Amino acid sequence: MEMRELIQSGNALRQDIVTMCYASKAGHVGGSLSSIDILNTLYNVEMNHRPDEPDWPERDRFVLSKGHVAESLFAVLAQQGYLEKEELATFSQFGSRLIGHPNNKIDGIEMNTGALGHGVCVAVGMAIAGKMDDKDWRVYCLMGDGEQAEGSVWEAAMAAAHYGLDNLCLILDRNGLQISGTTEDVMALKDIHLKYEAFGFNVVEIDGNDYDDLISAFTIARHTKGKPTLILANTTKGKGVSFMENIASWHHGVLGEAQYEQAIKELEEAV
Ligand SMILES: Cc1ncc(C[n+]2csc(CCOP(=O)(O)OP(=O)(O)O)c2C)c(N)n1
Ligand SMILES: [Mg+2]
Repeated sequence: MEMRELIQSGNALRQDIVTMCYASKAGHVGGSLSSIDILNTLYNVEMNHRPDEPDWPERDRFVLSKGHVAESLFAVLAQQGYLEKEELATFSQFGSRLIGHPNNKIDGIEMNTGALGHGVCVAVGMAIAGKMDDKDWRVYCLMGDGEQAEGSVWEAAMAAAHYGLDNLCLILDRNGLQISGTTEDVMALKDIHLKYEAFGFNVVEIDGNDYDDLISAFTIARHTKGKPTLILANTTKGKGVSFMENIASWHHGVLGEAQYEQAIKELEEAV
């Protein structure tokens, strides 16, 4: 995909996310907007996958360990053709398949997530299975920085390095905020890259809202042998909507009508 198309795709996904959150009065808009460039790059550039054959055995696997941003995954899966775009309007409505966290009854979703610290453990297990079966497919897993407070993340990291899982690429959405404030106030991560390096990871630090950075980081990860990679993706929570950027309360803030109109206007003017 050309860079111009990738930028337009990311912008369209941002509009879908904002619309889903506005219509449902639910969702986690801030962390969806920080992560969406990562998902856009994975699904449009990096991963081998077939929307018309969701269970293709050779597909790369993606696990959204920060499962609360389900709407960003639903939006990108609809864009790719795993589900009808019209279904996005049912997000978080009674009876919808598009519940507030990833639902593996939907094509393209590998596992249900939402309990922080859980997805990454299963992603490590998937990567071990790929190694045992001598497969070429890769596993990608997106985590939050607040999620790093879960002890199971570090058990997973230790196992990933122990088993030399170079088929595993973890991405850390380092937006600096979690549910109620900054990560440094709630549970400080400090120099998180040093922790992952000490655990045996290849760490690549990038601007996680920059497509050139994302594409080259995934390429480095693919070419790294003998150890897993952590992409430390510095992002902005609420990225693309001026009044949401870097504001903790937009973690799961609900948009009013005027705010919705302003958000869409800003996004429309950005491309
Ligand atoms: C085990 C567990 N504890 C608590 C929560 C509630 N919770 C949902 S989102 C969130 C904050 C996550 O922050 P972060 O990982 O930084 O997400 P992001 O900023 O990317 O949205 C919390 C504590 C949860 N989903 N799972
Ligand atoms: Mg965060």
